[in-house]
Amino acid sequence: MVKLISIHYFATMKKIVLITGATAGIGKACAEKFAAEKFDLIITGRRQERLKDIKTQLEKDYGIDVLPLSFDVQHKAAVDEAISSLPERWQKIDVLINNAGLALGKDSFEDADITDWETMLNTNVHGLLYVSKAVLPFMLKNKKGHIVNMGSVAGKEVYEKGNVYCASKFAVDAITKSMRIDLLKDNIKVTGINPGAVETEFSLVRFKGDEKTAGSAYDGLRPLIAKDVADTVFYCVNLPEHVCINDVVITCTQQAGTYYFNKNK
Ligand code: NDP
Ligand code: 8X3
Repeated sequence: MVKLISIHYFATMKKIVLITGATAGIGKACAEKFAAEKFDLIITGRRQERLKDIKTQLEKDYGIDVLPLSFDVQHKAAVDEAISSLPERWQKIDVLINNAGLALGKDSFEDADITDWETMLNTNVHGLLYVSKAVLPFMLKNKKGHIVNMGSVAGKEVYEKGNVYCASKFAVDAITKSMRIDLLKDNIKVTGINPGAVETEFSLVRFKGDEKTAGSAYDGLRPLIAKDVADTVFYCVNLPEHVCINDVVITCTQQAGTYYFNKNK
């Protein structure tokens, strides 16, 4: 009887995806997409209230389970504590989406703020490393997993005043490539997703609440929306076991690379 119950439990267990930066933009859209596809979710971010609201909404709409974990990815101890105290039922993480990240400022090298640089590197690079290192033991134990790292076109080509944001995303690109090689023996897929302009809270954060400058980033464009990127992530994750998409660059139709745009006049 016990055996039958446990067989039933494992047969009905949903896959688990852990998404960092799920309180807004691309991460939130990933949470919605994976919830609609019946994954259980671990959602993370600093804004607790938002995590709570997203949990309530997605559990109600899709009948899945959502575990919110609030921490700042820049703080290794906080990351370790949150991930290492996951209840056993949540440790079988199938997919990790390393999405939390930000740009701060868009200033020429000599004018840029060093604190902004530090925050970008600590979040986009160190944060991604801390979360990956904390989650990996679970994937190694399961002998499979899929890590999706959110890069950017800014990690493929630098642009004027992009300096350290670009550097942080070049680092993400390098980490993605090297993870894929090092984790090959462990049956863990690693995919890099590199979007161009996506209309989210990204620009508002970058320009520190200046709505006019943030909005003007999309003037004359129909940019990507977060759902476009989430659908792409889901496509990459939902392929057969033997298929691994290594790298995706996705822009809106009016953008090519980091500095060519066909804007409406
Ligand atoms: P948003 O600002 O809309 O969302 C960013 C998310 O990251 C939020 O959930 C935020 O949560 C989380 N986050 C930021 N800093 C931290 C931190 N220190 N600790 C934990 N969570 C954090 O931006 P996007 O959705 O656009 O950005 C998501 C990713 O996509 C980023 O890595 C970004 O670089 C990348 N990207 C974005 C593009 C765009 O044009 N929008 C294009 C290419 C790549 P909270 O504030 O609650 O902590
Ligand atoms: C965000 C895209 O071009 O603003 O990564 O750097 S861009």
